[in-house]
Amino acid sequence: MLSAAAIKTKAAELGFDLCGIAPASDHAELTFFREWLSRGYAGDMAYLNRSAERRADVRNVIPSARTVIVTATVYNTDRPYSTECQDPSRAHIARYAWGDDYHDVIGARMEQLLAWMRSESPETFDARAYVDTGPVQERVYAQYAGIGWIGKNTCVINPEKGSWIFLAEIICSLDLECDRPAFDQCGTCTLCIEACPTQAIVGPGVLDSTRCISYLTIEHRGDIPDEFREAMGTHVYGCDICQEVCPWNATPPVSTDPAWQPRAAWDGVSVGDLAARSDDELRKAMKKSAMQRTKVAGLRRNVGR
Ligand code: B12
Ligand code: SF4
Repeated sequence: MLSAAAIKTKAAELGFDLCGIAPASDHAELTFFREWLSRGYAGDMAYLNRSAERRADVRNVIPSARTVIVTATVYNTDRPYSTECQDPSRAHIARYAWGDDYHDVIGARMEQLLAWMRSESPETFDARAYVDTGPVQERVYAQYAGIGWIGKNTCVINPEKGSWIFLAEIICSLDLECDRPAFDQCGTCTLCIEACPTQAIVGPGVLDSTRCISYLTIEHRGDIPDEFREAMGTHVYGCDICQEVCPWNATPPVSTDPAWQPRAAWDGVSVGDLAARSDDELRKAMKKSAMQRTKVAGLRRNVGR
């Protein structure tokens, strides 16, 4: 039988920083998703509404599912936080988007892990690997896999690695030994709630996307509502503020993986520099990065010039 320990050893070999296993059961937190949708907090991310049924339980995706193997990959690199920057002309791009597209990089590594599992397992099994785009509440399974707790800023935080981590998972029908869930270590801290420039964290662990700079600059189509323009400042693609102020990210580990290193085109760039670039230059710099999501037109809208 394929053991949980062997899978974790292989995950580490493939470059994953953390790996844990959660049971595929009806975790209480999963029910919050529908309430969140009904409050309108998803804005116009219609795909979330469309997949609500499947997101309610991974067994709606794979009926035979018994476990969810969750991995985490540190993407932080050695650059200062936007909250430390004194230069008002500096353009801020969220650090998850500085390097190569994590969907491609991590997706390929997860497929390698799954292929290895299939080659090692004496029994056949049903399984699917996802990173970000699957109909799965990744944070809930990460918490139950012991990867980290869901912070008041809604991000999964690992006590050693912090929250600059990508999550990915393999839903499978194997009956593997599960980890203990991570426990909440936010305590009485409320730094992220106070620091959010648009007051998007409307309660502990509850984010109203329609106010979130990440949503406004990446997912929202059409003009940025006037009421948020000033608070957005020079955050031209995503936002990291609620993680930058978090004490658990005060001395974060740094990844040396070439995939996540900042591309020269974005490193220390000013809003003026970005605005002055041609469409072709921007398109080249965005190629095979997560920034392709907004295309050049979206980035230009955010730059506001
Ligand atoms: C939609 C989405 C967004 C939306 C909404 C974010 C949000 N907080 O809900 C927007 C566009 C704003 C966004 C922004 C970002 N995102 Co995003 N996003 C997603 C996505 C695709 C779905 C998340 C979702 O369903 N949200 C709805 C809420 C309700 O669900 P949830 O976040 O899973 O929360 C669960 C629990 O927190 C719990 N819960 C929450 N509140 C409460 C309250 C109570 C009372 C209870 C009981 C339970 C409970 O229930 C929820 C599930 O039902 C996931 C990938 C995935 N498939 O899961 C990535 C994901 C969450 N995003 C990620 C990242 C990296 C980001 C950004 C950092 C990018 C950036 N720098 O701009 C920001 C962070 C902003 C933030 N504070 O969340 C990572 C987070 C990794 C981590 N360490 O947690 C994920 C996991 C992608 C990945 N595979 O790595 N994102
Ligand atoms: S800033 Fe404080 S409240 Fe917010 S996620 Fe970090 S520890 Fe939790």
